[in-house]
Amino acid sequence: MPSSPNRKTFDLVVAANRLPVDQVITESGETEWRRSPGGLVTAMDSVMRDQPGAWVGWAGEAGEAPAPFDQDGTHLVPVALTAEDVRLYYEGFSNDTLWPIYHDVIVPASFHREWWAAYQRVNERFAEAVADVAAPGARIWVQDYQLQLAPALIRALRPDVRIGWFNHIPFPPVELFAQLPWRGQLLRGLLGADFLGFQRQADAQNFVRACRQLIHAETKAGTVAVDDGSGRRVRAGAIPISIDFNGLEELARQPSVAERAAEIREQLGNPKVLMLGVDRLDYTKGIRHRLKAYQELLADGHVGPPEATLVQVATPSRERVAAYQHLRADVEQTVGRINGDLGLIGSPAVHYLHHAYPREEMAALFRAADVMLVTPLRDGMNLVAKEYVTCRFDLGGALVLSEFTGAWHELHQAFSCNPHDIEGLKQTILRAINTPPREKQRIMRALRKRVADHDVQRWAARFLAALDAAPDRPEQAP
Ligand code: ADQ
Repeated sequence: MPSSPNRKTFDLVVAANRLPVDQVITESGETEWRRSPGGLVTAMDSVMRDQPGAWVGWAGEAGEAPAPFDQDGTHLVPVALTAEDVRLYYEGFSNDTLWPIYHDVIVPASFHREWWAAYQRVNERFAEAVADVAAPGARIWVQDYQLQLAPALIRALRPDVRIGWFNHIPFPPVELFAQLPWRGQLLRGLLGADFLGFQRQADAQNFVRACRQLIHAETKAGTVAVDDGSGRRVRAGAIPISIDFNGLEELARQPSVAERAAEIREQLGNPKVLMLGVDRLDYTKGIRHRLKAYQELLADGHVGPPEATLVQVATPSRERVAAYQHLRADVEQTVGRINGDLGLIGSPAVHYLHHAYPREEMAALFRAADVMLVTPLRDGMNLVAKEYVTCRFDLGGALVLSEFTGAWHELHQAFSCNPHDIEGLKQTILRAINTPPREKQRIMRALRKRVADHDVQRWAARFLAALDAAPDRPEQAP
């Protein structure tokens, strides 16, 4: 395999679809790289701070890749994606084949052989870039569903390294996974790893069952035997992701955030009940179900402007994929109809915002909201639920949380809902509004304790300990 003459080698290499930086044009017209605000970047900070690490990923623009560079102590290795790769590997196979299959086929999945070919080719490119910068015996941490072939491809190039993979989204039941024409190749790609991390125990079990039923692998107590004559076993386990509790709480405690939260309420006309939804505009997030329940509560006269209002923040997402275009049109039409039918002059029933906001503004919204509506039909984790409780150090507010999120398995004391059951969802929202403050404080205290004790730093440490110990379990969870 070709390698650059001056290549550096690293004991920890992260591979993710995106690099942890975005290219921005400064006021003086220069281009510079800025750290992207995502949770994964924060999580990795805590592990990469103490050891030199590399991060392999796409820089976000189609075409030639920039040369590798160092930023904040991490060596960044951009992987090139052509415009066609972006269309076929990313928008196509990742987001229009895998994403629907892994989220209960809420919308139908599309299968195209040329998308699959691009997925293979891009995974190979990532594997080569990883193999090129990994030190002998390095730890490799591959992220997410876009890179499921990379573990086996990396192992073929570098049998000396330890390979972990973490799935940020659910792993589907075998009945759904079986629809994939390339199911065997995907399972064998993952079995190149030493340790496979999932959000929930059920996801890990779905993977193990798929190996047993679809490729007839021998499985035992969360491990899968690899049939390549090596005697190797791969462990699958649940390591739920989290957020930087201390960092976010500190931000939420800033006086400027408190002022902004008060200002938001003021600008909304000081409603008695402010409900909030914050999601990527994705059909998995249950935005339509939430709006339907809210619309019926308004129509029934249980809640209504100006005393109650809903702010729905929907971050633009995957706007070139047809299912996302339909969803956006549908949500925006519904919001228009609710406001047309049930809003008042100066007091719309729904405030709909199709923007991304800075972290400070998000923290202020969380502090301002009396009821947080997290109603996905299926979600690997849902970090918004954890962010909301983290910002409520005042023990105010109430979290309505879908049973179909990974987060619910940790935060089940929340006001639980099944978003498909519109009547039940309406009742749950009313309970979240009407439960006495002392009881809500007790619930919020319990939710916050869980997130404080299981923050993202602990997630990263647990993952690496499981990787080091695989195929055995680590002796003690850190
Ligand atoms: P996502 O589907 O993107 O992540 P989620 O976990 O909710 O979902 O994370 C979204 C993040 O974006 C949160 O940190 C949130 O604060 C932020 N965000 C949302 N809207 C925003 C806006 N308008 N402006 C600014 N920030 C906004 C995938 C999986 C999830 C899993 C995560 C992490 O689908 O199930 O929880 O990865 O593993």
